Amino acid sequence: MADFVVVANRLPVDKRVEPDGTTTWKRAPGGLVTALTPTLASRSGAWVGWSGVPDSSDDPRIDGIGIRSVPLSSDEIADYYEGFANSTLWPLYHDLLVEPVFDHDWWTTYVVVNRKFAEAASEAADEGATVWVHDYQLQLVPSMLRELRPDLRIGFFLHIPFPSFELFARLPWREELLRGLLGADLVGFHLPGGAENFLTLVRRVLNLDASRDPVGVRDGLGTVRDGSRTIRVGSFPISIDASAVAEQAAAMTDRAAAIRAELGNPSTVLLGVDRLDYTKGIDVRLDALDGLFREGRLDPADTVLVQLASPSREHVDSYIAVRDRIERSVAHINGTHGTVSSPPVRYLLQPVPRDELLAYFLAADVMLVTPLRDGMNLVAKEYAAARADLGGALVLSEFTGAAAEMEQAYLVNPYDGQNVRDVVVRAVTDSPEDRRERMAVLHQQVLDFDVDLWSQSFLQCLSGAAAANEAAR
Ligand code: GDG
Repeated sequence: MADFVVVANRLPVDKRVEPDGTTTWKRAPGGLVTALTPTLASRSGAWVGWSGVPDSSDDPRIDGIGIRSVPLSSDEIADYYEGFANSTLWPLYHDLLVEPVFDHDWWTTYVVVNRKFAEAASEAADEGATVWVHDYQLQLVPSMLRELRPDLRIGFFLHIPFPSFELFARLPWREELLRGLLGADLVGFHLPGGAENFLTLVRRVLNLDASRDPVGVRDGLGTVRDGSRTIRVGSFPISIDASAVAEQAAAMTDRAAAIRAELGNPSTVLLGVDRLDYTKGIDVRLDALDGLFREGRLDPADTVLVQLASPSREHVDSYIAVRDRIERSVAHINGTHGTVSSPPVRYLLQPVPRDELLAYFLAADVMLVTPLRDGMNLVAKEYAAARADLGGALVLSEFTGAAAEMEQAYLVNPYDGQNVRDVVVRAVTDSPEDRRERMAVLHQQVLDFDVDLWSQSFLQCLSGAAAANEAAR
């Protein structure tokens, strides 16, 4: 039994079934794993999640973390994960960048699967344990778990934006989803705006008493009264292990120089690193590049954009469509502005090893982070952490959570193509002193506000919120 349980859609390990039928488990290098490993290791920790493979139920033990996998069938993956989570909630919460699908069968499966996660968490948790539930796939788990185990301290954190009343209220299941979250003692969002949207929704949809004061960052929590319980609502901007990133990147300078040489030593190396997702605005930066070549403001013979895209949600229609759009655009730019020996866009649709990624960060003169909407965006923070040399420049969309903190970045409005083109040119041509000054602020900022602050501040608020509810019982 564990006294600290993390519940997330995915386990922190990847299961692989080899062609000969044998199974291997590899630690998945996600941000959440890095963030929570110290806490999981210092207490008796467990992680509840899905292995990423249909119908798998074995529980490997990795680095002292107890793993409890939640088996999902292929049909459940299609309806709960690809359907309700990624074709209903994801587009709705990201401001309708594609049309969300409302399907009552998907909802039924979402409820069934959330119950499986809640039951697995209930079995893993010791008396009075702390359970931290993550993200939009599992919004019903807090209340299901509270019903099974009233003794637990339950926190919930949403990693993506939380929308306004006008968007959220379209959901046929808006009451159930809000009620699901209210099973937690603390509900956390990246930004105060998400927390305030939640408070408004709870007031208007459920007619509960919710605070109206502005929510602060890691402080100034909002409250919802639900019977004898008080649910706290707060803003906790996630971050990265910045000093580790800086240290690992420092070891990659030779590789970074080699990358520039492989690219033909152009004057300007631009870089994009994303999961291939329509929220990330990969097409925004490709359009900007095309425009800048056409206008003659950047020279295609002396500029390279490296776009590293990792495949994501490949069975979902909207992801197949955005991949097509991006690949057409890459081909168009290379076909129009390139030569056979030096295409200006180098596009990779494969995950890249961590070290190699850090070498690309060091090799890039300008990092392009141009999402149309993004809860936080860790790539922006990783780039700033990697640039301990204070080189490089960060172009950052105003529609990322990261923009709220990283004001010294070259901020852009991704919906305004002219603005994106102008700002990219500024980031390329500003004096080295100006660029250095900006990067110095950004680099220090990610070192000061790292992922440890995120998890510790959340868990501290959770412990206060739960203690108050226990005292009221
Ligand atoms: C969600 C929210 C929020 C990417 N390609 C490779 C690779 N990556 C790594 C990056 C970064 C992570 O994946 C992506 O994190 P993001 O934050 O940018 O984006 P999402 O996946 O959409 O995450 C987001 C986040 O949750 C946390 O709350 O910030 O807003 O959407 O760490 O470096 N890593 C490696 N190879 C790749 O090719 N090794």
